[in-house]
Amino acid sequence: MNLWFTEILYGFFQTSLRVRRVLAEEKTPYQHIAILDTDFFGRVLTLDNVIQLSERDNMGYHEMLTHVPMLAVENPRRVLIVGGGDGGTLQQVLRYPSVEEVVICELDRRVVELSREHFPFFGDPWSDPRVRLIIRDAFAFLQENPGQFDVILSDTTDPIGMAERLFSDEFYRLMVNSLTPGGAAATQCEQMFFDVNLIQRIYQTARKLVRHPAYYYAHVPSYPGGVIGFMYVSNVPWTNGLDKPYPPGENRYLNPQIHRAAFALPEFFRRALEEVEQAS
Ligand code: SPM
Repeated sequence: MNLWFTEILYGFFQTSLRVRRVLAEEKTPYQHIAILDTDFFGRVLTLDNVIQLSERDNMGYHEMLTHVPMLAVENPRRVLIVGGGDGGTLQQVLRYPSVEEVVICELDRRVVELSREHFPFFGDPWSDPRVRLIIRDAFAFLQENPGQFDVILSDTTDPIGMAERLFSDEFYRLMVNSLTPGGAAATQCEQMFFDVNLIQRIYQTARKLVRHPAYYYAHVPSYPGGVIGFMYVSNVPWTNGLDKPYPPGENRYLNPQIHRAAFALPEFFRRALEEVEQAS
């Protein structure tokens, strides 16, 4: 069989993975979901034909999205994950003994069900009694839950269609409003080479909301250009998390050197964020 999955998220760039087998495919009221078994990258989740995770390289994304804010906050107890229905971020959050409750606010129940069935490498985090799954729109949930969460992780798709709102100024305002005073959030914040204007706009928004916003990134070869970035949003500096002990369990991407280096930005991009700082 010579079957390839091709993602064309940007009109000028495409990614192709060789597929061994289609494990699941369905159209839900929200999106097209596929789970593929691929060469080298192993099991892969795509939503609307965009790669969300692969068995081989998801650790860069999930560990960095999770641990940078979790380590910056003192003893995080209540955590909210926006999206994250595949369970990869949840698995990382549950490593913290201080966590008493993790709320996952995911719109599409089928993402949870299919991921649970096909991604045993996430270790079935759904069976942990600390987890509360809420199937609903995150906007409405945030509006009703101000000041509730020590850490919020926005583990979303790209800003297309229904997910576009999760990259809006209003979403960031609601998210910050739902944090406890010493809390921190991190969001999926796109690709520094391809999405610089969007990231500049989000950085500008974050600067108005908190004292210590910062952009950082991780290597994820199955994503376009091989990198993905995150916006750290907090009144507590990310450096608070440096030199803290990691939670029980094994990191496969994060170590103390990577933690610091993830915030060292290539010069063209550092200048792009500096422009934002100088303009406001
Ligand atoms: N839990 C995994 C969900 C991953 N969500 C982010 C996927 C981003 C994929 N596209 C990256 C392209 C950057 N514009």
